[in-house]
Amino acid sequence: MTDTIVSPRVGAAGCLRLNRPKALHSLDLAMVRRMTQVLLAWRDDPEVRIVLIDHAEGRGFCAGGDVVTIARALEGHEQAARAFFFEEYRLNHLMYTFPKPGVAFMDGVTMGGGVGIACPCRYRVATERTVFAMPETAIGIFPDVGGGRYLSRLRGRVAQYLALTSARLSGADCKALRLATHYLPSDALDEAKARIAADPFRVEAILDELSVAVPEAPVMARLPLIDRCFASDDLGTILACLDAEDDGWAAETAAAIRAKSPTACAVSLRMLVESPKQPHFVDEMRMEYALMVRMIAFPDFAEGVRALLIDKTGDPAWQPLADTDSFFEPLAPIDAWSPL
Ligand code: QUE
Repeated sequence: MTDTIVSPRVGAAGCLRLNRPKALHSLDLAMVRRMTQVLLAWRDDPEVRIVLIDHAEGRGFCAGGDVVTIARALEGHEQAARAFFFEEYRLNHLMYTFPKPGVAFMDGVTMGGGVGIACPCRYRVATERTVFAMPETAIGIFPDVGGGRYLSRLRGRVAQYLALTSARLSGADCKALRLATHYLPSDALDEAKARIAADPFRVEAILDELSVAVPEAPVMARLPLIDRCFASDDLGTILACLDAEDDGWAAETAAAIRAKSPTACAVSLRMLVESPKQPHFVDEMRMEYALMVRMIAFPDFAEGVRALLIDKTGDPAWQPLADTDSFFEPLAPIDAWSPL
């Protein structure tokens, strides 16, 4: 079997290359473990000055976590399903606190778990092929892997819009919102990687030199409406505001939200209130893990994965909106998340 993580050393760069093309490089537990192991070795290797993260040939970058396997594990022991998130969040935290700079090449679909490994990087490169989204509410969970931190730092009410709708952003949108630090043409990435590996100290200059003019970012024209209609932290108020707009895009946006798990939407809105209060990333990840343990035990997760990713009927039968206060209680110490 071929390796799902390839980790060549190229000059002074350690390259983490996702290689599970049949699943759009979505992360399974073996990949999370291998990435963690490689990064720990590189952390203490003076020859490695910088970490490059990309995907092997074909479409990329990373479609998320391997939620189908997680949902199947739930049918047996819930502990096995928890273990994936526990270790994935440790990897996210290791990357966030890594003492060497990282460069993520988001050259394709960058969703969910892919966002969790791209956003901790100091340099985040978007291209004309980038499709960025946090689509978790579509399967009954919430924008995790540090999403509470990355989203809640965005301008205005973009976080609430992205979390509730699963909206897809283009590479230009990512650059305009500063989710990406650079915008390069896809066919300049090989040159960028080679030059960075040869001269890691000049990473910023190299990315600047290879950057091109950013095309129009469609999301920017929507910001006034997003800020107005997503101003509330209450799901019903947001939907009522979108319904009151005489605007086709607002109607489509309201319909997109109504297709999502209402409980997952309410949890996401509350998380975006709590995340900015977390002093450190470790606190964010502890909160997100406690939330995820509750969310995978709630029926909407198994139902969402069934309807969207297993049976692909696209017709999840969601539970009525649940009271989500108890989801935000910390876990007992023995169950709680902790960093490496
Ligand atoms: C929400 C998600 C995921 C998703 C779709 C959602 C997710 C994920 C995938 C995915 C996509 C293509 C694949 C694959 C997985 O889709 O996390 O193996 O080939 O990994 O609406 O969270």
